[in-house]
Amino acid sequence: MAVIENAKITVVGAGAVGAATAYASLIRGAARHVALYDINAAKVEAEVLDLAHGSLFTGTSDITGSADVAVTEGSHVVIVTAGAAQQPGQTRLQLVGTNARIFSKMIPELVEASPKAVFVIVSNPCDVLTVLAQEQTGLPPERLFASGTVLDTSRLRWRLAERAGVAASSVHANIAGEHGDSQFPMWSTATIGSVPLLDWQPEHGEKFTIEELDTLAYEVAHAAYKVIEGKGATNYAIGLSATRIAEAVLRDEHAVMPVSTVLHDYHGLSDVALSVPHIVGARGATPILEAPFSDKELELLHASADAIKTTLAGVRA
Ligand code: 6V0
Repeated sequence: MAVIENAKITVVGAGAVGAATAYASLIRGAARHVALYDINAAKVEAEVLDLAHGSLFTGTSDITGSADVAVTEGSHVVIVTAGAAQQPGQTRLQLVGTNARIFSKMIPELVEASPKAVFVIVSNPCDVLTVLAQEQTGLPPERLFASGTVLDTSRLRWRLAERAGVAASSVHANIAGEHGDSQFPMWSTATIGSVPLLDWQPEHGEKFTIEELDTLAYEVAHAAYKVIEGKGATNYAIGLSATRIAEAVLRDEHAVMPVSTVLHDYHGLSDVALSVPHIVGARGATPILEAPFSDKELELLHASADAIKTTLAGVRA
């Protein structure tokens, strides 16, 4: 299935998220080569050693890493996790100033080192940083995009699957919009197998109600706060999510995922990055124009766009 031989994934940032992403890439065998880059030399060397010490158990993938950007050269996929992380109680949008400054120097260096790569932005606020990085680099929107609500969608599917008594992979439901507080579930198209969500009869318990689904969506949108409160960061599930996106690119899968590209004339939205269903493959990510949204969902999509545009205007001021 692998289309690119000797594929190389670079993970930028060797913090909680970057280390978990490198680990997920190694144990899933996502690419032949995995590189880790961080300006903190001691940290990146320690993480690389720790990961390399497990080489006996990780198949054919190898790990390198450095504080020199040269280690990223020739990557096929670059996953960017560098920058400041949310502190307990802080929203993702509040991180923007610090991370925009880091990005303005770092992203051009990464593009120069891997001019043909697909770039996946994980650092928060990922939608805002994607707009800024795409503008700065001039890369086609399909080649530089955010992991967006891929993680939130995984959280949602896990909760629905537990309640419905099915595998998470049999739940077809997406979170769209901002990877942040204004995100929303696309309930109008949600199914379990081919059964509309509200018609699903679990083996044990009652059918879903609208009120229950609303509570569940609220909990998904706020799930990160709880994890950060307890352990200081979220890292394993985002590590898996980012790795899964990289796999879809490297294997040219044409997988449908709610990543976030800078949209152009998408349901009346332009110049803003938001998660909507995309096709992800070797060329990167392309939004699915036909993906249906109910009137209410379109309203929420535009509200998410407004939240991101307000933050963008603040950074540019
Ligand atoms: P962390 O543990 O503080 O690690 C960040 C790392 O970035 C540190 O090791 C820094 O040394 C490094 N770094 C800073 N500047 C640079 C630079 N210029 N070049 C290279 N490396 C640099 O943070 P953590 O790993 O917990 O989080 C990283 C980012 O991911 C944060 O912005 C989080 O908010 C974001 N997340 C995004 C998620 C998503 O779904 N999009 C999910 C979880 C976290």
